[in-house]
Amino acid sequence: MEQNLMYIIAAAVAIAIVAIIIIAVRKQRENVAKSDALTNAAGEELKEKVEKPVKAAKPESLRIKLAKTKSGFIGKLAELINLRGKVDDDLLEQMEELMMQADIGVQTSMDIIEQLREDIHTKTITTTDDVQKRLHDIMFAMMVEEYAGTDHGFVVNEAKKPYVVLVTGVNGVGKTTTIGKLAKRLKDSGKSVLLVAADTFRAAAIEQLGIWADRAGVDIVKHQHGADPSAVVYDGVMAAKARNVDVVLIDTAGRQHTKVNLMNELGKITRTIKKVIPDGPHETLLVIDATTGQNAITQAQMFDKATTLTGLVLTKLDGTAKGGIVIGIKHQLRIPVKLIGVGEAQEDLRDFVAEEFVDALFA
Ligand SMILES: Nc1nc2c(ncn2[C@@H]2O[C@H](COP(=O)(O)OP(=O)(O)O)[C@@H](O)[C@H]2O)c(=O)[nH]1
Ligand SMILES: [Mg+2]
Repeated sequence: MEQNLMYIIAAAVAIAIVAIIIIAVRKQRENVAKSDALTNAAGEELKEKVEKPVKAAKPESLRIKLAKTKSGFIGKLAELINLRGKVDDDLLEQMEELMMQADIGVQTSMDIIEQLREDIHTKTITTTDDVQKRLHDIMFAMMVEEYAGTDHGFVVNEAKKPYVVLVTGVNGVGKTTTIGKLAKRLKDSGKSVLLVAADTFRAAAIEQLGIWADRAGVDIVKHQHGADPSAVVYDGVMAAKARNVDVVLIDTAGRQHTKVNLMNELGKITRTIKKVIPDGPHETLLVIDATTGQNAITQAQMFDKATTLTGLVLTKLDGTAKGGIVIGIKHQLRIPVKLIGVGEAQEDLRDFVAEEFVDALFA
């Protein structure tokens, strides 16, 4: 009896040892496979994921989304500074050129270089390492300067109900897409949302918003193609009030900032909102395409004149090396960047948080 028990225990121990060996061998093979994958260039993203598994998912993927700007602009600057190896006027000139290419803007690039030049002359910075660090600090300061403390993305003021958000911009910048993504995000956070299809210019625009409404599972108010945008807006905000909706997102037609009558129409839409909700719209967002370059600054200035903007949405940051434009916008305009678009999918709309953005570019 006792002997049988001994055999059973011995067999169990043997099985356990074999199992441990098998698991260890598999793990070893997996590691070899992983390191193989990491050696090729395409494995760079994977490498980041594997090496930093515990870091919060959001900033990490923002870094991947901004990879083009990171390698095409910040990376080139770092390369230039390292290659040059010494701190002199030539280095500053070449840095300025790179910044212009990244669409930071003439004025902003000059301001950055001036600050560096002063620090070099006063010997505050002497090595190329110092230049790198100082560059990061200057850019960071420019991004947070005006709105420190409040500049943390898009927030619905719950005291205002319905909270009315008017979305404007030129053609094709991503207005409708942004509204679709935002609708989903708000719905997921437990808010009731109503979309208003005030881009009556093209039938396809109304349809496109309808598809986003279905995806997000929210209601939409629409009229026929060609209807007066203000009439749709009126019906939309009236319906939102009657239905006790939390947030109204109003899609508008793309308008060139140079066309006076279209810009005036924005004023009419705003006045229509005020007839129903006197302190509305609570947000007037301008959507701009990051790949546009410096024209984005002019757009923002013109729209701000026609209707007071409360925030900017910068889209398509995923497809461009021109993400430096955020620095220029923050430095030259007194309008907060609230949201950024980093892709076409529903989850590709992020709050703009300066610290996170700079970290994603430099870290
Ligand atoms: N890559 C990328 N594409 C975007 C982004 N936002 C919008 N788009 C695309 O830009 C195109 C125009 O968007 P749309 O919302 O119709 O622009 P609208 O004319 O301003 O309403 C569509 O193909 C979108 O999928 C973004 O953040 N990243
Ligand atoms: Mg649209």
